[in-house]
Amino acid sequence: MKIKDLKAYEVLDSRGNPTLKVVCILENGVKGSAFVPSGASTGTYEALELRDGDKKRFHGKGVLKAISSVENEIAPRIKDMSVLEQKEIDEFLIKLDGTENKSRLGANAILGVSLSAARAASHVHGIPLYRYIGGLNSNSIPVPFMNFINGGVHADNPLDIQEFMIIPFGFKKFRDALRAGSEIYQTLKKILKEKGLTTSVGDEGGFAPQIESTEKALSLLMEAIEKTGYKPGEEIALALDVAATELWNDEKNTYHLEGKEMSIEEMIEFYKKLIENFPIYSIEDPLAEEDWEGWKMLTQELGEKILIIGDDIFVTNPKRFEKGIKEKVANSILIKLNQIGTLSETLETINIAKANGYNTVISHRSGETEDTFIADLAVGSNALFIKTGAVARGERTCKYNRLLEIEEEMNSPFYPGEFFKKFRGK
Ligand code: 2PG
Ligand code: MG
Repeated sequence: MKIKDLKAYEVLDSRGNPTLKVVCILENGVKGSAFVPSGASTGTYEALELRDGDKKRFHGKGVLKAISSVENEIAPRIKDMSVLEQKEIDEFLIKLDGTENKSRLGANAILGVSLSAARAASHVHGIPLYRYIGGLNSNSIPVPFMNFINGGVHADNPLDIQEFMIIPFGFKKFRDALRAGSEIYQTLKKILKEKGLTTSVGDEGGFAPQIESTEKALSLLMEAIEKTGYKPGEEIALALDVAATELWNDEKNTYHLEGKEMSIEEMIEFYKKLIENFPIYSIEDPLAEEDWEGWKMLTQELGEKILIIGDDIFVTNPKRFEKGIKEKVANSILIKLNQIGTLSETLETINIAKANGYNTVISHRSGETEDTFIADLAVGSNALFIKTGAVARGERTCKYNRLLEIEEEMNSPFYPGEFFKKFRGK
């Protein structure tokens, strides 16, 4: 069970940029590996993703420094630690790095080690990763947020809002929800074609039509849901990730949306109208990471009605999240492993959420890999929700397919779609 060595490789992510694969090798020959994802609309307070900056390689995005952190700094010192002590391993990594945001060794290096160790440990026990993380208490499959129309920095189209999602909640089993998602996705493709709009996709596999208006994008989703034969608001909800930090002008305290300068109040009115007109059940990052006052106002206005999810504002960081809880900001938190950099800290943030009545949404990044860790994390941490892109492109579907596999493996796991009934007065 002792760690013998670590290997790291410079591999490619779904955008074709370099990232790390780390392999944790134990004395008994067992190995565990993990890939590190990478964001595009990153929050300022995320742990630091270490890039080489050498313009001659990968346009400066190489990760040889992070690889050196793993192989030359971490490996010789982690040797002989028990792989079963995840918390000790993660605390050791945090201490060895010695900075607040993991900038010395790189959060990408640290996360790769943390996750590959967890995988190796699950192999030592001979149990699936979700069981290792959650034990006997994990018996549900999360409801997916499926990103069907991409905008913002994830697509080359004029849509300001980053993600237009559907939530297939009115089903008893994950596999039926996934089937609904797939059918609606294909209908949407047909509709776009018929309207002469492009069916090429953005970074997360959702379509990236050349349209400008939020309402138009939501109407397209509604049309696709109805044409496929599902009931919007009864079986399928809509959701947004605005990624509003990207729209924020911090000098003027305004947002740039659909060609207009909008005040915080105008943004809130904009969302209220959208919620009236569409069965929207969830909005992530409706306002910017520094706009705490705006967040408080918005949570007061909408926090009883729909999920308000904090991503850039919390960055999976226990300290920022605790501030948010105190200030009554949002009612849900997006959980991204690489925002904080270790599995233990991620689990700590999830536990803080649970203790304070916040919902957790386990999330991918826009730059992903074939690693399915987040599927197991979502099941293992009993998360109600997972956000992992469209139901297309291998780096997205591998997570859905992993959840299908887990659903099969478990004895009738619970699909918590019913949860939505408590929202919007249902
Ligand atoms: C987000 C994520 C994932 P990125 O904003 O929630 O969808 O995007 O990885 O680019 O930060
Ligand atoms: Mg987000």
